[in-house]
Amino acid sequence: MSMTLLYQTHSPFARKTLVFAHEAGLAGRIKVVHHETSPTVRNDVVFAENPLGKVPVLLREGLSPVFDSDVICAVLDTLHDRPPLIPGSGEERWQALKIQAIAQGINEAGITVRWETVRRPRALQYLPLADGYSAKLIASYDWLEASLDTDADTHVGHIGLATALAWVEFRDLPSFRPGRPRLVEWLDAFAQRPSMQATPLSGETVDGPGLGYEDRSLAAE
Ligand SMILES: N[C@@H](CCC(=O)N[C@@H](CS)C(=O)NCC(=O)O)C(=O)O
Repeated sequence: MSMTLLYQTHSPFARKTLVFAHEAGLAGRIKVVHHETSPTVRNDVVFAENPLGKVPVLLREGLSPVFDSDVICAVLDTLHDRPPLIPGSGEERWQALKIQAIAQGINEAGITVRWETVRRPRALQYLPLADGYSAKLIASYDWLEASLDTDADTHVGHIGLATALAWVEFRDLPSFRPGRPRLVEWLDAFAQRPSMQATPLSGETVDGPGLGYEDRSLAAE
């Protein structure tokens, strides 16, 4: 089956699926196509496959498109013969899915912080929201320092977390490094894996030429 991944070189969610594909030995079977997405700039190609207009999306020949990153990883895990990256049962499964959930939450909190600090026009930024979401990041880092299963076999949670934390640093969000030696040691080792080295982050978010607020307020006068 030929597969195409609607990707973005600066998306932690998209990178998670591609790192997963590398870890599963599937990367060679997937064509990767970069797409810019933003809720302020419609991407019709992406919307045609995912009504949420977000990447990643996995296109499979003759089958329906797959989103989001969690589901793409679950599908990919059925397509290889290596040990599963999503444990099938027991506490290992809940731990892997929980770490994946924290990683997703870190990405989402980080995106919110960026909207409220750099992405919105300054007059529309709401700093209490940025502070509230920064606090979620800090609490998540502390939880991970205490609870990450650093000795377990690599699983989807590790992949999601490594790609989330790498993106946090890429975007200069509140740092997880101070006071969290166990997390930092684990991440720095994970970042050396070929799957991570093959998928560097690059590029800027494109929110369009402008939201038109200035024009709208002028028009209202
Ligand atoms: N829950 C989704 C999140 C995907 C997501 O937010 N992707 C971003 C890129 S980092 C996007 O395409 N955003 C465009 C938008 O919000 O309209 C997943 O895990 O795949």
